[in-house]
Amino acid sequence: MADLVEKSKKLSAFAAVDENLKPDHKVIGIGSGSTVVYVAERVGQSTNKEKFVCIPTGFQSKQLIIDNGLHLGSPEQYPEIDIAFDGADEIDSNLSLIKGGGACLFQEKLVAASAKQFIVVADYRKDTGILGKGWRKGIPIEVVPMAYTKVSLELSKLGGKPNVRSGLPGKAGPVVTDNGNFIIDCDFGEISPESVADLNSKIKSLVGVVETGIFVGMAQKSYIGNSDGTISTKS
Ligand code: ABF
Repeated sequence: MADLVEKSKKLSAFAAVDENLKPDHKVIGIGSGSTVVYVAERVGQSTNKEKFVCIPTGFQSKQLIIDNGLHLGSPEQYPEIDIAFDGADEIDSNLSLIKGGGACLFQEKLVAASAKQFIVVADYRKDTGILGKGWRKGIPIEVVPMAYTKVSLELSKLGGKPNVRSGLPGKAGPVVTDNGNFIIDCDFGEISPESVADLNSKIKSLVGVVETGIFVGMAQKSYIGNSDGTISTKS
């Protein structure tokens, strides 16, 4: 099982890079998570790698860029990105996503929003069809620390079950993001593809919310590695 999942991650990442990375691309967004490890590996194998500048979505992806011998840039230097690749926690039938399992959703959204083309890579477990069906319950929401009780209250009024994400097992205190904020995972149950955008706007408008882990209308294409060794794409 674990081996199958790993193979499907590699399959999706290699196919996504091979089919979409073009010689005229210069600025490339490299996302976070375990599937993107293979994206960075494949980009690092490109004969054009010297020409690329790679923009990370967080600390882990910065390390991936460096470890694969790629040039590192920053979102401040490159507000326009030719193509970005990233993973997801869940993908629905409209290519809306839940992201943020690794707590770097803000920078992931910044990079995705800066990219002319945003490609999602994932193993078959992520292709849930409807958001909220995955094993990881809840939408990750980045909040300013002093606002976390107020935001939690408002999320409950919207029908969610908010839970402030805690740190390492056995360690007290919440997870703190790269931007010094907290993450609230808020379970809204299953979210129909038609209502995703509306829910996202409602959460985003709460005072204290920095960004949500709902990515709607951002991804152009997804590459899912299937357990039988095939790939499914959606655009
Ligand atoms: C990032 O990594 C996150 O937004 C998402 O939570 C996670 C996906 O990781 P993996 O590829 O390990 O499943 O993209």
